[in-house]
Amino acid sequence: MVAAKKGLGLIEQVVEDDDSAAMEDLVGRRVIPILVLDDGQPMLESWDIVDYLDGLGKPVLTGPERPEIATLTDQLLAITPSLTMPRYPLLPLPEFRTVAARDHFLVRKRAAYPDMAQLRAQTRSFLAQLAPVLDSLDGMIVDPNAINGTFSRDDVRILPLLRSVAVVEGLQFPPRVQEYFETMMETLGYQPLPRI
Ligand SMILES: N[C@@H](CCC(=O)N[C@@H](CS)C(=O)NCC(=O)O)C(=O)O
Repeated sequence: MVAAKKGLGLIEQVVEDDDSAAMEDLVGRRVIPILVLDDGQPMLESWDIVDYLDGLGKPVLTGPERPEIATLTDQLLAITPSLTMPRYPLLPLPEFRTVAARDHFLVRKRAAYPDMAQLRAQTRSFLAQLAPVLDSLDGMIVDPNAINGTFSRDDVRILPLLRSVAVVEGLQFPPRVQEYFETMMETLGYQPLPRI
């Protein structure tokens, strides 16, 4: 989001799920995201990467942060993986380009998500649990261009969660959340993911 906001033009390299070597060769283990600097040095940790990119030129993460947004992030994260994880392998995502890559994901997630179909079958119940959290978020949005009025780390916390959970067919965001989601996606030039 910071790179998009600044027009930094990062080169995005998708790692197919079964291509562990792509990560291990760079940092010695399976982990993403990895930012590879122009001199070839890899950088790990999302927030370190965010801060590094924000430090290039004029910062864009200039808005305040609110503790209630971090709390709400945790509340979302207690529910959304049950909706999103069993849908990702059904989506035309580049990291699952081959059947081998998709099956690698399914096998890797088997312990935590032994029955993805069962989770998908409970969609209505998870959406009902999610509704009051999204309603709380609706009341916290100060501006459709930035959750706290000026772009901040709280936008980096919230927008990716909205973008991922938006894959759920039948999910309707409350009005201000929907306006925020559409405005941010448009500003950042992000395409919505398909809904299933
Ligand atoms: N603290 C790290 C966590 C990185 C992390 O957990 N990444 C996950 C994907 S979101 C991962 O690499 N999982 C291992 C895998 O995909 O095999 C960060 O914020 O960058």
